[in-house]
Amino acid sequence: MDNYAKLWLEYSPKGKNKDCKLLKNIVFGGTASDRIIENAKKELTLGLKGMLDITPVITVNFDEAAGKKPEQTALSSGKEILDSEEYTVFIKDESLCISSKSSTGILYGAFDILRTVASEKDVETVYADDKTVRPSNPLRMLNHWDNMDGSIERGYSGKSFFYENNEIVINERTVDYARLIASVGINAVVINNVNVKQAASYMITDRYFAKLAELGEIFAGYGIGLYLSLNYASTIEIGGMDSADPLDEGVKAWWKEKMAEVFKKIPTLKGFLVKADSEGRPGPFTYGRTQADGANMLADIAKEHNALIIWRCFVYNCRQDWRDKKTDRARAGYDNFMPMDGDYHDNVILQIKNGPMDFQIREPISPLFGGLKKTNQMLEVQIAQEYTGQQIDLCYLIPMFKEILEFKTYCNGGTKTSDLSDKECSDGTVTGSEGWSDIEDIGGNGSVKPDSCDTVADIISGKTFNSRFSGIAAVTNTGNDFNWTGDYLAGANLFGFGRLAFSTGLSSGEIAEEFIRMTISNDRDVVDTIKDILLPSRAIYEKYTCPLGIGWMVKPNTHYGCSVDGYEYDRWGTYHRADHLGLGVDRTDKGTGYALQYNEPNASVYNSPEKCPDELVLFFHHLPYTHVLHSGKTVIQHIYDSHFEGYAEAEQLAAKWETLRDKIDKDIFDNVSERFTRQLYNAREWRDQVNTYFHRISGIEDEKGREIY
Ligand code: GCV
Repeated sequence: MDNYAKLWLEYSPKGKNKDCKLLKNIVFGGTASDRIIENAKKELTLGLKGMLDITPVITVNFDEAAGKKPEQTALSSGKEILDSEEYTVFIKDESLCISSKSSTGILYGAFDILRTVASEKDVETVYADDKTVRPSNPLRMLNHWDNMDGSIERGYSGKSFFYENNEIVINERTVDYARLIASVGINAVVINNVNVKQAASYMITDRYFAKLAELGEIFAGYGIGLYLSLNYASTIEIGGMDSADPLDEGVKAWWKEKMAEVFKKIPTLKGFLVKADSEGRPGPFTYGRTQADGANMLADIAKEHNALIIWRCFVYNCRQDWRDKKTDRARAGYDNFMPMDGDYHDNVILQIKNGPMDFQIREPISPLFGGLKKTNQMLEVQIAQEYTGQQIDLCYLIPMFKEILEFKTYCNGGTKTSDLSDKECSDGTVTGSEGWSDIEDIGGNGSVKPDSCDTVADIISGKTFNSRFSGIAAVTNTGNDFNWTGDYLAGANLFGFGRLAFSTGLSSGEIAEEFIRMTISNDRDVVDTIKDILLPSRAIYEKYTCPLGIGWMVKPNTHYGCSVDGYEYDRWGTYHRADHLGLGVDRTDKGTGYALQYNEPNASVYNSPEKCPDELVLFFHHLPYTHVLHSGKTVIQHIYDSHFEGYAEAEQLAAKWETLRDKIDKDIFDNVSERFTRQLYNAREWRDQVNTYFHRISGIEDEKGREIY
């Protein structure tokens, strides 16, 4: 037995397509042959042999080129990446053909075919009409928070498979990891924690160059760009200087020399991710400089090497006095980054967490999306389930990511349609803007199309503002556990993130079904049962944890398990402000003013307790327990009901899983069963602690008279 699971690349025997002649002759057309093409051939050969006992003849036919173009370069714009990674699978003369302008596109086409076969769909039907797929987002990235000692910050599935004892480990698993993530369309990976400390600071030195170069080559063979997290204060920590001031000529000179060395030694390196001025990490603020000063200094030098600087917007005061009700952590991202919109150089991308706080089960969307109009942007989500069950409690996150991507920012409010060029937006309308300068014309006389091409999906795909670079990143949930993600079903988040990043139009159900079919079983009952388990799991987790968008209430440090006041008197800016009359944070114009950071009409909706959606009402408002929600329930009754329901529904998930006992692989069954046992314990604690806390503090009885302690 292998010492780790192959997940959706298991390629076990399948019943359908056994006699499909098309799979015996496969033609790659449209690009030069290289190692990616070789890997695509290898993958198809392995997969079709394993699943159907077919050994395909694979021909590389340059004459089939639909528009032969060279591979993209490191600094190809987002649009160039999308053009090159698009692929078509079609049938011609008894052969199945894949065409693309890049070999990466061919590889994606190969994985498309393998997905079709693994899910037991009929190949002839699926490709009867040409199937063309264009990725939704240029950069589709995973961020590892792996440390060089082998630990993983917020890791819930074992240790790092990249590092051991401060050394980089490269083995067969490294290659299989590249295959797994390329198969779902990931094209960029940051391999070290954003908190760059100790040995990791030396990644940009001789000590690690050889291994990093080797790793970069493996990734490149699967169309994946290698990125490193950078210690902003490297000049001090490894350069022996006394400053990291971005405007200091000595600092610039050091970086110039350092980057020349790094890019020479690691030729596949595509850029750096930087966490600066955040949670104790150094940054330009120390020198009275802006975030733009810091990012641009590095970017100007990186540009000489065709590389990107991805700069995180997770900058806030983590030393807040809990008594201080004026300071609002939710405001910090916007306050720190909006004033410099337009100042960031064109190879800088700002990476923005989906919410203004920190990956809670429910948050509003960061107002930087729709605020920033002249800056390259990426969305950061977290599939490591730090606050969403830690890969013990089930939480299929794709429905949440879809909500985030579909959020309307109204950033085009006032853009003249006369300025719009032809672009297909997420809502199906055709719109767009020729360039950033058009946006400055807002308020003109042209006919106004206020709600088009303005979702988060539109922005990060690059369409809304014609951004040069953009995309989506997930803090990954992988480790060296046998099944990579601790809970087998958490694999649906890894698989699903990649699929959603590549094809944002897919539904949560379609993605879940693909995952189940490819990883667990094609049996209709099994597929339906697991879909019924995955799809409501996020809503269930939300019900038994933090009510109505307030967030936190977790045990400090570990972030798993209920502790209603765990962060209430701490320095992190994460408060629920409950007293005997009510709870919630006043973020309206009468409170911290955060609600006003949104474009209209979102600002007015969030600013009003009557209009604000129930699920976010305590994020924006401090309300009495007797306040009546849109649902018709009072806040306190909602708390009681959702917690009783959440636990009961978690029990139902576990019961449904139990029906699969003899229908699926025993290891998978046992692994998930064990997780459900732990989830039920956790959910019961949450239910009873939250209900008891608010019953005691409010003195209001549950109208259904259930047991509260
Ligand atoms: C990598 C949260 C997490 C930290 C993490 C940080 C970040 O605060 O708890 O572990 O640090 O986010 O995103 O940088």
